[in-house]
Amino acid sequence: MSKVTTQREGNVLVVTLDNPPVNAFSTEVRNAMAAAIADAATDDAIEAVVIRAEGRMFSGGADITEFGSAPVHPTLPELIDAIEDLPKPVVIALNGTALGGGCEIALGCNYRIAVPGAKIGLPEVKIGILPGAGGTQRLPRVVGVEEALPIIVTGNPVSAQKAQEIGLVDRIVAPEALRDEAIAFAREMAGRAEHPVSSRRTDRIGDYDANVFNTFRAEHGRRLKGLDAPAKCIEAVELATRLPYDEGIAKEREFFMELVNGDQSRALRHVFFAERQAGKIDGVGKDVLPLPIRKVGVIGAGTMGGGIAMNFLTAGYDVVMVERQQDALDRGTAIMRKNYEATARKGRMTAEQVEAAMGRLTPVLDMAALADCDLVIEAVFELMAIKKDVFGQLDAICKPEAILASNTSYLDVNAIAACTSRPEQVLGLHFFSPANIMRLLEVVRGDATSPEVLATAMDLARKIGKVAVVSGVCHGFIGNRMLGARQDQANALLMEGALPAQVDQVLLGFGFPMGPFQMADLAGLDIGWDPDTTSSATVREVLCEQGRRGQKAGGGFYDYGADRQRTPSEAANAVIRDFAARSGNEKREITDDEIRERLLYPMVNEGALILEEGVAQRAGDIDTVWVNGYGWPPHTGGPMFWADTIGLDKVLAGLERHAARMPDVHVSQLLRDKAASGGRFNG
Ligand code: T1G
Repeated sequence: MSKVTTQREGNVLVVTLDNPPVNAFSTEVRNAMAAAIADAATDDAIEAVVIRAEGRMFSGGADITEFGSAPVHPTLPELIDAIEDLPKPVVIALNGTALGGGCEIALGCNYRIAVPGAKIGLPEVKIGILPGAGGTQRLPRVVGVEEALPIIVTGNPVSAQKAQEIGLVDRIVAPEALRDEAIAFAREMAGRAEHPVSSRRTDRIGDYDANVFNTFRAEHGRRLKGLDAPAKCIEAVELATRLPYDEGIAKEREFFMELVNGDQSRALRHVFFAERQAGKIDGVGKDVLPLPIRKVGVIGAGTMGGGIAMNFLTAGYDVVMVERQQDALDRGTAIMRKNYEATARKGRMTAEQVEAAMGRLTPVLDMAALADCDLVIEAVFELMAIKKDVFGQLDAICKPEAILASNTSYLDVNAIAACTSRPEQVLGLHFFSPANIMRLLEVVRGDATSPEVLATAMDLARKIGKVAVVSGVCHGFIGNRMLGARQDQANALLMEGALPAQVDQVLLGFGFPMGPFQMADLAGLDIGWDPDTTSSATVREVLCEQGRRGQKAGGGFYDYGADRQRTPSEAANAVIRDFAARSGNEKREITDDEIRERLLYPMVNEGALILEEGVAQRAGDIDTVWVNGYGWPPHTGGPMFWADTIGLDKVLAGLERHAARMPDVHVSQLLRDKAASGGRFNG
């Protein structure tokens, strides 16, 4: 079936794009559309053109899968120039989302109409490039520099209403009337002698604040630090205000080619596709239909339970939330409402949506209320005995077809499932705190978990806006198991002469939002610590015994001011030096390079072991876990893609160089084999 069709409506040629799933401008689409435009140019019976699309959106832009290979003519810039050079009015009808090239082709048309729900934008910066089909030169000419900069540099789309306000869209039209209205608009414009042309609209560029670029750089500097694409986006828009259009376009093309062939864009495109690939389970095809889920039960109204419940309430599910004590239930419910109200204050929810979400919540003290839930998720204390007791009760209370899930971060889901008569309906749903914010969800498949239950979990993840990754059962699954490998080395480095600030700074410099000891202070050093049985056996225990239980206590590995800003702590460093002195290690200066290798290479090795054991389906899944759950900087692609980029032989050499200091790190055979063959984890 052709991906571009044409239809004559009197003196108007209607060109329709139909290239599921996102109407990407593939080579085939560009060829067919260019042919239609060429026909329109030579056929005198055609006095105007409408460009439209079928499906749920207008277009997700250029076909990203074609990047990395040589450009094929007509390129998208060439197609858009042909549209713009057509001596007849062209109206584009945006039936929904129009991103990247989808927005740029609209900029090449004379007139733009959109449905109310359309989101229009240039997200190229999010995959490490810039709008490479005229966006950086046309958009500022149409909407002005101040409006164009955030659209291009943040990559966030604007609503159809905002687009109309800033002149990016001429009219907003109801979906059912869009096609006819576009044809009528085109026919109306056919009689005019002059039509607006974005590339030659230089009037708007003139009236802008010359400081806007430096002001923008200053406001966004921290967020854009170390990223190639945003800097080039700003520079390209700045050149649009200084250079004639053709010279500006040449610079845009130069920047585009430089970025698209760079490591950062390759990494960000890997993350984009890996996140989507992670949603697929090998051996569980689309023929395995998800089970119907209408009512969800959550056990525990604490930080995790409340956050988990919010995901489902926001997505429109009824939720029964169980706690043992009324005061804990009330506290949890109040915190959920407070979180929703904070979201509403930021304009991301209306007051009505908050009331509707809270109205779907049934807080109870009795687990019997879970009897008719389709899915129950427990978020109780991380002790196997408690989990087993809860699942034994759930098995007796819940209806036979109910799915029972544990939010455990580490524990053996098979052992939990064995406490029920329905192990095929038991799995892990490991949310990350804060559960209503963090995108990652580890779906832990037990040995007995059925394909239907797995398919249901992946479908639910999509519906509540999570990025789901399937993990097999092992201690810590994918993310926490690799985190453990990193933390072991971080702790060992303290015994060899390093201090928390130096270790943390190495990861901050790599692009993580925080280092291991900052994370520990934030989470609280007293997780799992028992004041009644403590024995001063570890640095963490001694710090807890001194009341240094983390940021919440004003001090842990660091001291914290009233503003929660951290400063190195002499008290904590003294405890560390004392333990280091008693550890038998000679104190030595440790380089930042060694710290980075000792923290990250064992993580990569653990990821290779996870692949070897079949705990993760693919290396991209591991990258997806770490980018979405632990702050691995996406512009390096995740631990496995980063290792591929620097070279697995280099990773192996580093592990062997530090082997004497890492006796518990057993090098993966998969890593050895790939290093020897010049292979990559990500194909
Ligand atoms: N190219 C190729 N495949 C794409 C694609 C694209 N632009 N966008 C999505 N897909 C695939 C995706 O991998 C998945 O495949 C399926 O479509 C559904 O996607 C010159 C250079 C449009 C908001 O960065 O943001 O234009 O897993 O699950 O949730 O200046 O996709 O089914 O095999 O995400 O409804 C710029 C990227 C391109 C937008 C739809 N555009 N896409 O979200 O579906 S560069 C982007 C998205 C460009 C020009 C430049 C989203 C979406 P599979 P999905 P969705």
